[in-house]
Amino acid sequence: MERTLSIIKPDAVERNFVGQIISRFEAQGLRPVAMRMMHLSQKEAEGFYAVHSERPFFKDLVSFMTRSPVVVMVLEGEGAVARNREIMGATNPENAAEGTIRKDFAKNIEENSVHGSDSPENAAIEIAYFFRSTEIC
Ligand code: RTP
Ligand code: MG
Repeated sequence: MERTLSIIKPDAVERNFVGQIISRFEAQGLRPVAMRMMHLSQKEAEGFYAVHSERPFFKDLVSFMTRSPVVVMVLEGEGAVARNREIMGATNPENAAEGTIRKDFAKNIEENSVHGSDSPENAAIEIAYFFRSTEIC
């Protein structure tokens, strides 16, 4: 069993898609084992996306991620990191496959509804960023 960090981003929470998005994970073999709704501070968002701090979209990304609440979750399942990325679809919804979350819910390349860890190593770092081990069931 593997674990990954998932975030339902502000654009999806604002449009009331939390339940539909979690259902997609459940239906496709991933189980939430930790979950919290929170409104990220600027510091929290900057720290989470620190790897992108030199990218031209960083400031916009932090502003987007802090504008309203998100849902942070740990998802567990076989090959959870890769499985989650498949269920999410490509970063840009224009390139996302049919039936993926981003194809069906994302507004554009930035407001793309979900985050998912991109490797098991980063998943461990990102899970620890939001959850104590005692909060993971
Ligand atoms: P994520 O980290 O959120 O799961 O998304 P990702 O791996 O598919 O994409 P990544 O390259 O890591 O980018 C992180 C997030 O930054 C925003 N972004 N905006 N305006 C732009 O050109 C642009 N490019 C990326 C998106 O919210 C993307 O998910
Ligand atoms: Mg990424």
